[in-house]
Amino acid sequence: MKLQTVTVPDLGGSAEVEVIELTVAVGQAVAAEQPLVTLESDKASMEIPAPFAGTVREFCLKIGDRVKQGDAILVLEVAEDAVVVPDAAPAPAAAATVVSVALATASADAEPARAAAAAPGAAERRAAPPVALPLVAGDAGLIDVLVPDLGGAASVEVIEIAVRAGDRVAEGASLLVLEGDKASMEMPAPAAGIIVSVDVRVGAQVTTGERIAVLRPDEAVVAAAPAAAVAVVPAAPAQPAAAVAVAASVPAPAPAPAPAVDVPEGDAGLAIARLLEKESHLPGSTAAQRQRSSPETPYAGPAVRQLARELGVALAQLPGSGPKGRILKEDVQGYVKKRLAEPPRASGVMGLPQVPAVDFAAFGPVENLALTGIQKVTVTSMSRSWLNVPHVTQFDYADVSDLEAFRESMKAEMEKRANKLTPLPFLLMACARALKEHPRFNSSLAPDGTQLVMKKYIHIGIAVDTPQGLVVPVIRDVDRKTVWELAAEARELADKARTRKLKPAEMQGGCFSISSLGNIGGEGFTPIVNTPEVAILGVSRMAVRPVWDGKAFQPRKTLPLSLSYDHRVINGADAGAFLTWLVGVLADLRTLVL
Ligand code: CAO
Repeated sequence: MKLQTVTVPDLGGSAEVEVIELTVAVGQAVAAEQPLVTLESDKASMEIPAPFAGTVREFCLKIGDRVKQGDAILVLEVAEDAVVVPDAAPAPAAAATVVSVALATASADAEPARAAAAAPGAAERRAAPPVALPLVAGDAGLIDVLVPDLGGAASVEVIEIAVRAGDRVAEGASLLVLEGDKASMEMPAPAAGIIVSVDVRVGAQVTTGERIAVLRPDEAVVAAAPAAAVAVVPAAPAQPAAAVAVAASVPAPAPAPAPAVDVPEGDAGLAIARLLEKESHLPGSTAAQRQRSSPETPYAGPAVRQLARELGVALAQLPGSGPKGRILKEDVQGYVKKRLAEPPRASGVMGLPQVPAVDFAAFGPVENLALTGIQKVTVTSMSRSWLNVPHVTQFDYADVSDLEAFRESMKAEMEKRANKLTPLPFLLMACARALKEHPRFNSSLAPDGTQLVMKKYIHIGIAVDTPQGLVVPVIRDVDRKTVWELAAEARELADKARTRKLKPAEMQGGCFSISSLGNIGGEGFTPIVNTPEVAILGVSRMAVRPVWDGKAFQPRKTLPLSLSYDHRVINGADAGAFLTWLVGVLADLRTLVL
């Protein structure tokens, strides 16, 4: 193995560019052509691809650094027999890509011939500087905005259009964004004025010299130009990076490409030169301002734009958290995560009809109460469960007279232990046993719906009502704990929940839940399954009810139970068997020791 340093390629005249993104990490294996870093000049961002495959051993720069041609980017470890370009410069293909972008972004003062845009026939004109811009003067004084020299690329794609016919634009305002293989570039307005037409659409492939828009400038920049075609030298030190080719045209017929000639000494040449010179002083044309993300022109690199396209994210709606408001991959990923966490918002005939917004204040005084964080989570989790899980609820009564008699007999022991035995710990114990006997209730449906994940542990959540909202702490390994331990742990977790001391881990990993409203009242309710669990037991208020013993009605303490289950996983027969088993155990706790 040997080490090779990858350096910044020819920037086509740009003195320095900024490092805005490291797209690989130390230790990472990279393929040839894989983007390593993203550099950015005034107008374009460019990815520097790996000239050859290898493993990143060290970075020689960091985000925010300004680099120039020849500066070290990183050190790649490559195979001994790997064919690398001397000095580890990017391989010709990669370098060409980078340089082509750089050419388009070069500042005119660095090398006017490169910075100038080219109309059809510009290749020849570039060969003999000063570079000529086609200029055809006419009464209308319109400006054709042409695709600049693409530095060898056959075509680039129009990925965003920021203006429409009739829009007023400031000089330097972004008209559209072009994207090649490795870079995206904005096309700025060459002058302030009104857009007469936009001649391309998003998705179109455009080539050097192609007209993309026609602009009516506010000031007649070629008013005194001769009717014959002339060419001028772009003398502006800050010619727009996308190197817009400017042509004032007569409206009809369409202007023919102008032959390249030297700069005339006339007004037109001076006017254009002034126009271009002015560019660098306009408030809207500073690099920072051009780079700032706006709804019309989101500011992001090619990789981010591609990611956004793949995920169907409209970049215009994202705030950028990068330098100068640049939209980063993390911004796109964060946005997608956030949207996924939101409750479903389907609408229309086949989807969920949305609840109409009602102006309640129109009917009387109202007050808006902000939901707590827990309440907001509940909104999401309840909707998620209710909408995803086909719920069925099975009801029964457990005769808990003997259990209650036993509890009564334990009063002294409770005091001695300073531990209260409510019906809940017995329910926990009985449910743990029921889950063992009916393992399907201790499962979760795999996300793809093709498998059941059978759990070999028994952790049960208990719904706890708190001032902040409903939380479900989880008691772990319920099947291995005594009724005293379960009673103590349930109380401890409920206390923690009410005093907001629960840790996230104490609310995770549940297999089944119990929601007890027994201390509150009611004879039955239909709890919502705490998905991805597949069942939940609702416990209502115990009361003395008449129970027929075969000969007569007996006054028995009965406990109403409701078992809600996920009907995708559990059949009605399974649920009937589970609840009947549970009711039987609660009626005679001795069966628990069998
Ligand atoms: N029937 C009659 N009385 C009951 C009962 C029942 N099913 N369950 C409990 N009780 C009694 C207890 O025995 C206790 O009586 P004593 O004080 O006389 O001994 C009293 O009610 C209070 O019990 P508790 O609430 O202190 O303890 P618990 O173990 O029954 O419940 C907990 C603990 C955390 C579940 C409960 O405090 C709680 O928060 N309940 C609300 C849960 C909830 O909001 N569920 C709805 C979720 S939405 O689906």
